[in-house]
Amino acid sequence: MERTFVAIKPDGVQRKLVGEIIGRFEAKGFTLVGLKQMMVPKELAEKHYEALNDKPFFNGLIEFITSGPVVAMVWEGDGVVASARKLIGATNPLASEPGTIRGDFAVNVGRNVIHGSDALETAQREIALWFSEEQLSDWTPTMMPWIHE
Ligand code: DAT
Ligand code: MG
Repeated sequence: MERTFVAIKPDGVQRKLVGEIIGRFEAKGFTLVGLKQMMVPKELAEKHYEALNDKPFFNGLIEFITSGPVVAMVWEGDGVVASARKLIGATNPLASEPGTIRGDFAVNVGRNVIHGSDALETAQREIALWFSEEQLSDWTPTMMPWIHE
């Protein structure tokens, strides 16, 4: 079953949006297989965003993501990588559709509340970076037949 990495950034945690955001993924029908709140070590932040390390906003991004607790999650389900990106909305919240998380709760690209892996390969890399195997639960919710035929 497909898995993706999602993280509620320090702004989302400070603004008490954790329950609201987890609720959206649960209500959609995806399964939570990993969850932890943590202060992000600088080295992890830099590895996570290494593809962006030549961007002018990189240092600010690392400073922001290490500035307070982050809620890191792994979600599972058919097509969850692309679907999570849709639930999250466009990178710049001013362009995110209403009904998406960024569209509903954010204004500024540097305070866009949440991260989601952008492709299957990225998801695998990010899950391995943030979680050890024993921190992930292999389980099947009993309601599965009501979500997947
Ligand atoms: P996404 O988070 O939608 O995958 P991304 O991978 O291109 O977007 O960028 C990672 C994060 O970097 C993004 O969520 C917010 C920040 N960022 C991206 N573009 C930015 C910009 N032009 N100015 C400031 N921050 C930016
Ligand atoms: Mg990205």
